[in-house]
Amino acid sequence: EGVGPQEYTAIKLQVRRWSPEAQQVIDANPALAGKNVYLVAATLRPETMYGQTNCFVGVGLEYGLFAINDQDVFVCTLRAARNMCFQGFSPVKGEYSQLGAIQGRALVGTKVTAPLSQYTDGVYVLPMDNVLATKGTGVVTSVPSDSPDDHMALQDLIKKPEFYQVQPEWVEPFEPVPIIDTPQYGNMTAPALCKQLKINSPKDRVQLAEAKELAYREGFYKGTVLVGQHKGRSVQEAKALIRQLLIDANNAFIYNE
Ligand code: A2H
Repeated sequence: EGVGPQEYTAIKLQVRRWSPEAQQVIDANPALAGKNVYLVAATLRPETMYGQTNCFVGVGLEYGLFAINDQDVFVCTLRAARNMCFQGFSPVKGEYSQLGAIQGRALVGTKVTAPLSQYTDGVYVLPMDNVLATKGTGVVTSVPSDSPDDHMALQDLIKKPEFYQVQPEWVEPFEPVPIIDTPQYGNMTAPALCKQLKINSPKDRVQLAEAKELAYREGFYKGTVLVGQHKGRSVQEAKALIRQLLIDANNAFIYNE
């Protein structure tokens, strides 16, 4: 990690309804009036976007609101906005345009549209402890069927909603969706692996690293897509096709760092 360039797919999750705390920040800032605002999540697995159930932010992180053009505003870390402004995502190349800032904590409870997700009425922004400020955009879209980190973070939120200051109805109704079938772990790769490796908490970092590696390999080399217009294709084939479908719909773009 952190060595050499990394190519991500950046997914645009449009804000449908701010949390009350975020709404106050937005209302106080005239530069944001009438804009389309997106939380931008960096992923290595665009083919899993059918299984999005929520979006994660770090509650201790600060997020910027960056103008991309006259209409669109991205929510991400300053670090990501600096990178993006050299990749065509700012009004002036090489310069970012920051309109405001908002704390991760305030974003929790915001409802966003997750492209391709089966939850078409939107999904919620939730807290995750392991979101790094030094990677991607600081926003992680969550696919608990196929990501052990996402699955364990959600299990912890279900166990301790008060501790995390989340409403159970932001979490519980959004069950993992079967989207990829694998010979070894079936259609719920991440939950199956976490169970097999006896992972009990998002703090079991060593076992989670192993689960991630196994899930990634099994999914990529042996997985079959179960949903969408590339249903029946191998993940190896479908990955680039699904990414292109997201890009063509203007729901995603390539982001390098
Ligand atoms: B992946 P790499 Cl289904 N902090 O997307 C922590 N994790 C982050 C992050 C950050 N700032 N930014 C991105 N990520 C996550 C999907 C997925 C991902 C699946 C399975 C595995 C998986 C849905 N979440 O990642 O260190 C994002 O989660 C396993 C590594 O740059 C992103 O892809 O390799 C991945 O980590 C990027 O991690």
